[in-house]
Amino acid sequence: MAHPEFLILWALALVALSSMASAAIVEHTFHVQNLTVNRLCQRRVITAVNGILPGPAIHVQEGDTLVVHVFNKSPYNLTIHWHGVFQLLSGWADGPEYITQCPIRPGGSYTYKFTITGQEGTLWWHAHVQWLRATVHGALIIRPRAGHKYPFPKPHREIPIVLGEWWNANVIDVENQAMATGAAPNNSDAYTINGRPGNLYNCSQNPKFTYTYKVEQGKTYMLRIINAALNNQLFFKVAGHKMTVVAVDASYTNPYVTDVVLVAPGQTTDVLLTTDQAPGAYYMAASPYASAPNVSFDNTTTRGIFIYENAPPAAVSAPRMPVLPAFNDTPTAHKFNSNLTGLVGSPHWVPVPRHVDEHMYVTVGLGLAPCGAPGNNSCGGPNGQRLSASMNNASFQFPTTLSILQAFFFNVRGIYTADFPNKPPVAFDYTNPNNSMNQALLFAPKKTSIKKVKYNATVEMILQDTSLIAVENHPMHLHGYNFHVLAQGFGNFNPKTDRKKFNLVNPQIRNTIGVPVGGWAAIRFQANNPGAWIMHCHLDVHLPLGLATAFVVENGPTPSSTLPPPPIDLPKC
Ligand SMILES: [Cu+2]
Repeated sequence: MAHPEFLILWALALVALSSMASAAIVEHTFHVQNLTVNRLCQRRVITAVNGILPGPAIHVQEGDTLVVHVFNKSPYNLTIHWHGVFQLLSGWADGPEYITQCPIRPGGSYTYKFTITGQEGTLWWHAHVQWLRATVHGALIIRPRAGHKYPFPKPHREIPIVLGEWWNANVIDVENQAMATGAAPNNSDAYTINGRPGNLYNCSQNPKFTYTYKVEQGKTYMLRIINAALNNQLFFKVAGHKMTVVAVDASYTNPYVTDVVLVAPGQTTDVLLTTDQAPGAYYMAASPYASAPNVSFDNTTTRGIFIYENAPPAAVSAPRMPVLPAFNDTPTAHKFNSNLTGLVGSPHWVPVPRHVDEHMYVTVGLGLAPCGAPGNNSCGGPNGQRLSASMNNASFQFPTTLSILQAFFFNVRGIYTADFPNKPPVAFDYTNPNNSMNQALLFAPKKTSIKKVKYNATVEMILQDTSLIAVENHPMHLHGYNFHVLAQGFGNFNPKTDRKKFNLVNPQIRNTIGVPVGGWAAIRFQANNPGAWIMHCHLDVHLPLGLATAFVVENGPTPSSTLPPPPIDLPKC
């Protein structure tokens, strides 16, 4: 434990910080409990917050302190993660199960309390336990503080567009069944826009199942698009309208005009849409970008409708439908992902750190785990084994008795090992499809392997997809930080030629990056936030397989760079 005089210094530092800003305290209560809903002609019991799906949208201004009292009245263990929030010196509130806290048990409660500074835009919150986030999620919208403006004309209205994924089943059962057999889990049955599948699905014709929004002609709207789907990246289009991207992952971008947006699970995209078309009705629609060849997926389309207020009845009864890209349209996906640039000098913009302390080259991909004893090939994955996944040949295993942050803070040994390597232990031709079933490469050991870094160290990470089992675009999400996306490409990263492509001037800033299928992405961030921060694939089909690692960032030299002790109501382990 810290010395008492140290705690007093801490308290003084916090008082000094809080007196600088005239920020508000925004308080919410989340009752997480069973909710019976009708979708696709089925009555299903889901886990939801405050009786609605999506859950409540939270609105704050930059600088505010958010206090959320979470009461777990569900039958499942629960934590809530505030996706994209830096949690500067408030890592105890980040939420991922067994990384920063033990779960809130059924009947238990925990109050998440943190200040949101240095970032604004669209983020979201979601459960960070098993697959519960399928129905336990909502928008978290951070507006500029009083007197500050958007770096674009103020929109007429702002509309959260929460994209989701729906199973005609209990999602926890779907996940548990896959983990038991070692096979891929069942595909979802529908995608949703703000909780509604839309009328392309069977048993979904009632207008109440299609998200509808009335717009005025000649106005500019901001769509705050959030991909809360579990396992699928989604293309999003609006018939007849172009969109201008102005922010991604709560970081402002140079305005980018496009007729299609790609959002990976975990990502957000803010677009401006001007209602400059003939009065009528226009579908907005989302369908998957499925990058892995020969892997089955939910290939359905969700849609909602924008209706102009002055539209003639004939037009309203026959909305126009956009033509979505093909499911495997990697060129369109890559064009969108690689053309975005950060808006230099915009609020909270951060220049690229030039000096790198930690150079990391990290493979991300799938693999296998043994079904059981040698010779047992009765599991449901490829070759009768279990599907697995890893980073740098370490298949991440979550602790089960204490969180990594608690182990770090209280110096408890045996919870994790700080041996995550800076490069793959075995070099191979990472993206060569001939390696996809290479027995010598497929089996990564299960371990809780983390990377320890010094306070304020600059970390550069080349994320390299592999062809093991199959190449796939993995949306990699880092907690606790935003990072600059310096470059992306296909094939194996070539340090000689690819480093020259790094954008050190105005790269996009994100918290989740879709690593190109069979390719790589280069990111950089400064570890200025002590704590334990998981980095993981935001496809819930891959996270439980081990596609994760964590950073333990050491304390800095001063009280204001030191993680305070945990709140007293941190759930018991
Ligand atoms: Cu993945």
